Amino acid sequence: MVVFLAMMDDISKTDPEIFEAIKKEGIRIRNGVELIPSENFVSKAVLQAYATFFTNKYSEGYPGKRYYGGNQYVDVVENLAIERARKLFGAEHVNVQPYSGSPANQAVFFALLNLGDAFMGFDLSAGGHLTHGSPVNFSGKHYKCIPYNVDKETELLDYDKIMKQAKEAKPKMILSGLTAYPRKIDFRAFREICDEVNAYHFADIAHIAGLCATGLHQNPVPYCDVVTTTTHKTLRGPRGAIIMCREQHAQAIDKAVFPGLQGGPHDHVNAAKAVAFKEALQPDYKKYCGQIVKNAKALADSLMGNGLELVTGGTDNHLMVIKLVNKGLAGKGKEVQNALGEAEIYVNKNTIPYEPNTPFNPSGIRLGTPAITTRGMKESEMKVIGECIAKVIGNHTDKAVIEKAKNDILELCRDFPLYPGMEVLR
Ligand code: DSN
Repeated sequence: MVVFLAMMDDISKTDPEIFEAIKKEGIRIRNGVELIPSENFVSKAVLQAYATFFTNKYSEGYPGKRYYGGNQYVDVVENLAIERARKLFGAEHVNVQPYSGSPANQAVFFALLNLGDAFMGFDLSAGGHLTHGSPVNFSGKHYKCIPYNVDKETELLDYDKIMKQAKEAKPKMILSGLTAYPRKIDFRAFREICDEVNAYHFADIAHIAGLCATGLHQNPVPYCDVVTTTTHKTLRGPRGAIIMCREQHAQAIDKAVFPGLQGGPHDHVNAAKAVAFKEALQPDYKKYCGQIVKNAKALADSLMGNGLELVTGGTDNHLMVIKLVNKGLAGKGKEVQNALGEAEIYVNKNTIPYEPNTPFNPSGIRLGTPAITTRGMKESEMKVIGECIAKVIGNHTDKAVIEKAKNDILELCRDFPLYPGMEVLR
């Protein structure tokens, strides 16, 4: 707190334009509801660790084996981050240096595959990620991706179909994980498929890491060769990522991260990761993750109760996807996202399974509860938020309806202060 506020005080004088933008962002996040399921609000302790002079250091290499001097305290930080992450997930080996989720996934491809090798990944429009084999991403351009999809009727993953597809495709790796699939993933079933076709199993749990670490979702670590996660979503740490793997892959993974892909680690981020992992090891964090799931169910119920249709008809995790199609709004995701934004309800437009439109003008709205749960909101607030969302979606060009929803949201947010004590943001 002391460090953070001291720095804010200084920047307000030296760079008023940037300070003004920081201040306005502070007001935006306090006045609205943040429902983008990949976002969260870190603790003050995480912010403090992040805003330190560790940003100045170069420390290529790994603890005890660096290419620069003066790394004794960087080693303390990195070792603590590694030990805490290992404990959190029960992983044999952890690399905490990846700058973010995409580079972490890239490092796994470098470590396990050769260029051009075949792998299977979850179709992006049904809930995968760009790095799971999209044709516009390195993973789809430089490797041969055979995408698997959800069942068209149920919109659920069908493990028998994936097994059949894997037997035909004979991939070297199968990538499990999600960014917009609202149900649980059976990592054990993926392991069985991988064993059957002699493929590596790589899980990307960026979205659900917190739920996996606290027993609210199956933990993929026992069923995978490699697992990656970002650290800034349900895990509630700074923007970044980690890679966990079996000991047999440790050397290949470490070499792929550095020197294969990255340069010096971001030591200030790694300090903040260590702080977040310590927080995630506390009993309160498990309660927090439990409330994320309860809130997601309550929000889904409110949305459906107000006439909206959800992909798969609900949620088992922290997120859900509204289908705009039955509201006559196919391809209007962008307009709906903007209308909700005007009401201070922050969501993102998203494709739906077998999307009838385009990723830029898709037919879905993705939303989730990690950030509003951090703020302390519970089931009764979800009911109000669901009603506001449904009203705006039903009248997304009606300024009076948007204004009314905005006032209701503002009223709601008053009872849930964010970063109290950071007066500099007022
Ligand atoms: N951009 C992230 C998400 O929103 O899910 C994934 O990288």
